[in-house]
Amino acid sequence: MFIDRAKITIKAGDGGSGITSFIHYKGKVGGGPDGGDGGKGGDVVFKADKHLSSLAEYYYKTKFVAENGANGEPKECFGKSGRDLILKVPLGTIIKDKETGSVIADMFYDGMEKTVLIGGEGGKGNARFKNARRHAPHFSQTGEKTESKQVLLELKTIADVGFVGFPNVGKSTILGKLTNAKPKIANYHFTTLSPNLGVCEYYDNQFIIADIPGLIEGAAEGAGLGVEFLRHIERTRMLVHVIDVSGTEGRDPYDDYLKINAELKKYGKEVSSLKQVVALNKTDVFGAEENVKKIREKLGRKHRIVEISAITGKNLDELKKAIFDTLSKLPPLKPLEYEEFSYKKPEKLEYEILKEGETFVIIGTLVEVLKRNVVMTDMQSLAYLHKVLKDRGIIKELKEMGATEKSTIIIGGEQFELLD
Ligand SMILES: Nc1nc2c(ncn2[C@@H]2O[C@H](COP(=O)(O)OP(=O)(O)OP(=O)(O)O)[C@@H](O)[C@H]2O)c(=O)[nH]1
Ligand SMILES: [Mg+2]
Repeated sequence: MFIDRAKITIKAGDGGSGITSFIHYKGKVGGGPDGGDGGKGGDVVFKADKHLSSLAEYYYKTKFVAENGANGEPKECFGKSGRDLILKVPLGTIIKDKETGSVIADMFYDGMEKTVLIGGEGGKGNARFKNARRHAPHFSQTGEKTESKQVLLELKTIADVGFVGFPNVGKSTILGKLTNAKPKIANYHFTTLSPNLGVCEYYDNQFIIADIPGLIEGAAEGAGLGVEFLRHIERTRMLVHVIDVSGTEGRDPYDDYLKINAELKKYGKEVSSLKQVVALNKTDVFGAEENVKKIREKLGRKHRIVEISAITGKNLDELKKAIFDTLSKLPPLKPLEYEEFSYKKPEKLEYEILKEGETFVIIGTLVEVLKRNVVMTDMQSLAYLHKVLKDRGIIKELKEMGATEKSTIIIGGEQFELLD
């Protein structure tokens, strides 16, 4: 089975927590705080690998989680960071956010890396909360937790040239002759069940050819193997339309040409507007000459036409040249153009209340914002602070945790009393 799409769940590692610890060794009492910070969680990184040809690895296993950061340790030792998780994908894999369908990355170059999820930050150990007024903080911060995401992986092969045509016309045989590829060839329909890629050398130039399963009339409606595989020639720069002129299958070659083009048109997405070189194959078969004459008349000068025989090798160099000439007039392959989507860490204003006896310390992103917005010497500004604490239910929460008028509330290094 050829897997060219996958839906997977990914999650970056959580940050490790900071710890609360105090220096203690023989003969020494009341040592200072020495709780270390937690380590950062591992990232989720995708990496393009030219040796892979499908997304099979993501078919059975669909959940991928990067390592968590370790918790901090005494003696101000930092917790170890979690290892990044590297997910290898074939060249041409497009990564999308499942929820919005937005493109996160097009893995276009070999070795390209894309960090899709960033690991959680480690929490601060109690050693970090020590200051002139607070010599022995009994609290530390927990590590940042990360959220899992669902992404879609979709392989869109990267090739310069795509081969199209009815089944059994000789597409794979030509690929085998023109390139280093060794595709399966046989005298029956639908021998090729998934795209084959080959590199064709032409003097100092190289181009990549993609041979896909044969199309038949009604493919756009699902007949035969359908048009699923046309996705793999969507990015090509041009097509070679292979037509069997031997007449051995009892079809009319020109009719074949029209039918294939009609299917390309129904598929849409511009594959039908790609430039075509027409390869009339199996000219070695008795009776082919007649068919060649007829189809040449019908096609006129619409396309460059090359009469070949993949079996005898007739005109295969000419076919290479026709492909090369056509490609040289076309723009190079480019990655997809898209507005890049990336997962943002939630900018939620969060807070945490740490309790130490009668002292309550409020920390978190909310406090960072308040610190920036509140001027401590200004009455109005302080009234605003009080309102925020009340509206967010922080005052209520403080009371539930046992705070009274006698307690000290610390916000951003400043001390407050609990007011209603
Ligand atoms: N006589 C003759 N037979 C050929 C020629 N090219 C290919 N064949 C034969 O045609 C049959 C089909 O060839 P394939 O290359 O498998 O055809 P295909 O278009 O890839 O077929 P699908 O993968 O089924 O779409 C094989 O038996 C080949 O040996 C040719 O130039 N002359
Ligand atoms: Mg084939």
